[in-house]
Amino acid sequence: MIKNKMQDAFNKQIGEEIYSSYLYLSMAAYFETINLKGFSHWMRCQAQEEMFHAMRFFNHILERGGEVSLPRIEEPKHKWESPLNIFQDGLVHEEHITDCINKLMDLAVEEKDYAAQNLLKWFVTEQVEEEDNFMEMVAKLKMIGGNQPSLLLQDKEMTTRMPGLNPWLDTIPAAPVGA
Ligand code: OFO
Repeated sequence: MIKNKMQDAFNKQIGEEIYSSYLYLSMAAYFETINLKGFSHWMRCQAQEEMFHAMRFFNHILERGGEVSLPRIEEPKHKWESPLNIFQDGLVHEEHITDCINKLMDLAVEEKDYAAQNLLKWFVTEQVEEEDNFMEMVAKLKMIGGNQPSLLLQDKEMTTRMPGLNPWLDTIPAAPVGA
């Protein structure tokens, strides 16, 4: 059974993850309004992945006999100066999420909650990838600068991102092909 302190912290994190999804969905909409549909597709995939993150905490609380209590979600920003500015904001946001995960891990260690530590180990690894994705895009967009043909080429490249799992139904990440 999950203890109240851990349960409350995980409920708060569900809100952080849903806010992440909301923010990336807002970025997806903005990209579409400036005719960068590849970037929009990438952000839609990112928003979907964040719902999957939220559902991992949601399922964990329920599986351990706890109570899910969903927090209020803030309104995300809906306008940016440039694609670079969007990814810079995304990177700052992911750094904030890394901080949240680290604090949750501190609590799980303090509470000797080994099941929570197991769940959080997955997120510690995931955050390395999340920050890396945004850092890479910030670096690429700085290189592209005001070069429109390069930006359009990158837009095409962004369409190759594959959508993930159905966050509402799938609780376990799919095994890699051939595993
Ligand atoms: Fe982007 O990792 Fe969850 O929030």
